[in-house]
Formats: sequence, C-alpha cells, structure tokens
Amino acid sequence: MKKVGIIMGSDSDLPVIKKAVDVLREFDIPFEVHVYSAHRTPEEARDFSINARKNGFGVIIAAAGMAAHLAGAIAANTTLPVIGIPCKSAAFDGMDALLSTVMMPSGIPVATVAVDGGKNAALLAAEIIAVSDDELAAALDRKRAADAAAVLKKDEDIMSRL
Ligand code: RP5
Repeated sequence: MKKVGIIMGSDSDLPVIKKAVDVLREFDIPFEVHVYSAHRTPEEARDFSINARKNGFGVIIAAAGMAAHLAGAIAANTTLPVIGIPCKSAAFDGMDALLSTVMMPSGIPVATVAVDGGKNAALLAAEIIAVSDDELAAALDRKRAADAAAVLKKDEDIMSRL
C-alpha cells in the first residue's frame, strides 16, 4: 500500500496532526510524519516533495498556520495529490491559513479541508488510496455505516434527554 506523507509547518501543529494519525492507524495505512516549513526549511520541504512519489508515497497531507504556504509549496513540486490543512492561529482564528491554503493558482491544486480538519484530511487521504485498494474501500464503507448508525442512535435517544 502507498504511504501517506504528513508534513507540518511546526511542531506546534501537532494536535491537528494527531487527529490525522489516529485515523490512519485505525485503517492500518502506513505513514511518515515530518516537520518541514515552507519558509524556515524550504529546501527540505522541496526535497521531500520532489522525491515523494519514488519514495512510495501516494498522497501528502500538509498542515500549516498563519501565512500557510506549505501545502502549495509542496504541490508545486509533485503531481501527487496534496491535501492542505489550514491550522488556527491566535490572530485571525484560522482565516489567514484557510485563504493561504485554499486560494491556489490554476494548475497547482491543493484539496483543502476545514480549519484544523486533521480527521477529514486523513479520511480523504484514505479515500484516495482506496481508489486502487478494494479492501481499504470496504473498510471505509464500514466506518461510514457505523458513523451513521451512531447518529441514528442519538436520534433515537434524544427525546429521553429532554
Ligand atoms: C506556521 O506557523 C506553522 O505551521 C504554525 O502553524 C505557525 C506557528 O509556528 P510556530 O511559531 O509555533 O513554530 O508556519
């Protein structure tokens, strides 16, 4: 199975990345996590991106806050799918990172999830890998059904809580 590469701009993004890692572990998807910054360590971020396909990665998740150029900088150097997670910072509540991540110029796509959306980033990465992995696709279907069942149970119980 192809690996998921997870890159965060700073170790201060770890709480968001932890949510992604939990999902990947749940589905036994191999992954690597690195701290590479588009601004502080641009060479390392570039090297990772250029070599990602030949190093066995199938999709890259990039999480960054503030002027969040990491996902875009990675996408500029690979044609692997890149999923961007805008991380919340104090000044603008994540709006800065959201716009920096989502507003990519035509030709260099980044699939941007919600602010601090580590869980959905990993689920989307799993869905991309599952395009060519029927077993993983079935596991994702089971998880979707279980999540729906949990919501229906809440519907059943809600009147008794009022
Ligand atoms: C971004 O700046 C990082 O992704 C992080 O979200 C933010 C703050 O980084 P630190 O100053 O906490 O290292 O590059």
